[in-house]
Amino acid sequence: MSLVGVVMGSKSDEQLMQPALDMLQQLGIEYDVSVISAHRNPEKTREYGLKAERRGIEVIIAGAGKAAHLPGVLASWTTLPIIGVPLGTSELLGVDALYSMAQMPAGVPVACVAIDGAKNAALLAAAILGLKHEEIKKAYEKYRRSLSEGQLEPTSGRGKATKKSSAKNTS
Ligand code: C2R
Repeated sequence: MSLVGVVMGSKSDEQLMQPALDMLQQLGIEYDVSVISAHRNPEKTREYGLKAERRGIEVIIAGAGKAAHLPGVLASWTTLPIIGVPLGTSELLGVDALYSMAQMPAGVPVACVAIDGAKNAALLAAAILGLKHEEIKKAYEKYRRSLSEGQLEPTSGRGKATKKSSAKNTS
């Protein structure tokens, strides 16, 4: 059963959201992926938000670019934690999406990672899920230890974690 629902505003967002899927898989967290646009399909967005908790989802990761209302609209239909990933798909390189997510008015919060920060969204989801699921906590702690022990270098945005190639620890 999926614990994380990954939603993106368009099929064209797939590549930028892939690091979240890779990281969830690496941590052994079950997830499912949906393409839903709050602008283009408000009914489907409402249905997703209303049904997410009942089908076992505990955290939602919502990635979108441009005027990114998707995470906020989902948050209006559920009290599950929502992690927004602003995507740099626009002429404004994602600053528009970042502001859309980070500047939610009081009452209906959306957590927000960096522009194209899909990988961190998965890690934040793991931290939240780890409060309840011991095996996820252990997997997340192991990942964090691997960073501090210098086995992996954190990469931001689109890249994948790479094996450390020099003795100098830049993290
Ligand atoms: P298209 O490539 O489909 O035109 O989408 C998507 O996340 C994508 O980055 C262009 C960009 O529009 C975004 N989009 C939103 C929403 N729906 C689509 N921000 C929404 O409902 O918030």
